[in-house]
Amino acid sequence: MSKYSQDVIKILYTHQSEYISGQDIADELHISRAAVKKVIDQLKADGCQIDSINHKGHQLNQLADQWYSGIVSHILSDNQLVTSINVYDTVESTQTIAKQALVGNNDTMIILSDEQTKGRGRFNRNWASSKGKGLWMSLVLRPHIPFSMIPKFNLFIALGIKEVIQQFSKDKVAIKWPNDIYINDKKVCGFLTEMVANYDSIEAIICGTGINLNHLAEDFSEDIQHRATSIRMHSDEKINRYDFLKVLISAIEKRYNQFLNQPFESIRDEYIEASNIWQRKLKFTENKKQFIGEAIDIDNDGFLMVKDENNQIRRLISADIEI
Ligand code: BTX
Repeated sequence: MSKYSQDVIKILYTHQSEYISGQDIADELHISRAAVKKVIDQLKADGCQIDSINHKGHQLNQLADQWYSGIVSHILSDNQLVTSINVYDTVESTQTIAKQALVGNNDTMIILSDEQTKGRGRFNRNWASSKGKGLWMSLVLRPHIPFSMIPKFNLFIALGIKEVIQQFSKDKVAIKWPNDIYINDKKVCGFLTEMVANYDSIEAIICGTGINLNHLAEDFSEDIQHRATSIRMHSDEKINRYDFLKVLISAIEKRYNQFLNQPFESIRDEYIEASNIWQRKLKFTENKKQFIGEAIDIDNDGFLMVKDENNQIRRLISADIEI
């Protein structure tokens, strides 16, 4: 990719409602018209739909299914959540990149990639992250909080992610405690929170989020097809990844501030209402032990209260639930 690609695509993006001439782009970037033309040809070859008319200029109609750092930085320019934005074509896992990138500095960051070749879920399970279909992202945050607050982070963030997916989905979106978002009993998103700490304080929280944006059923491998879905499959149109990202970061920022300043109790009713685990028999796995039970409540500390088959009440802070 040319050194000017990100600048050219950003200019086309910010002038989407009109044509802009090659000369104007060249003047803005202090490069030649020929260089602009070369970049535009490359962007078209990537899959961007750009209308080019002689004596009129260029107009961007649709972006390729990829992250352009020039546009990501532009749309997130007023965010207060992170200071640094890093965009990749392909990585093994954005979590791994985040862990490496946070060493020796105090930055907060977004790591985004078009593809992950070794995306991972909880307990080192695989997270399918095919190219151009989803939002594969890790956030590095630096809260000054006691260790005891960490489990509550997921609960606040879940509400933020859920409400954004709901804005783009025609069907009901729900949280499956503690780490997933579902549409109609299929997983559309999984997230996990990891912590980097020294002996007495938290250095960073790394929140990894995988959201299936534009998959069609056949884009999922056979082993997950029956339990995975995408927002596209519950929408009349393709999801614009940039519109989605902008709203998502703003929702996470809001929920993160809530997390820092308010107890779980303040969102408990909303969380219970947003969850899909009530009034059904569920299979729980906790520390490799399985049991059947029914979720009956979430307490003020964010623990899930479960009645097992022996009518015993168990209090869980994390577990795997099969719906
Ligand atoms: P999880 O362990 O709850 O979910 C993993 C399980 O979900 C898998 O075992 C599989 O059954 C199913 N699964 C795998 N891929 C998908 C998918 N694309 N859609 C629906 N179901 C799937 C949840 O883990 C946490 C996932 C976090 C992923 C993000 S992506 C960015 C960041 N980088 C990274 O490597 N992981 C995180």
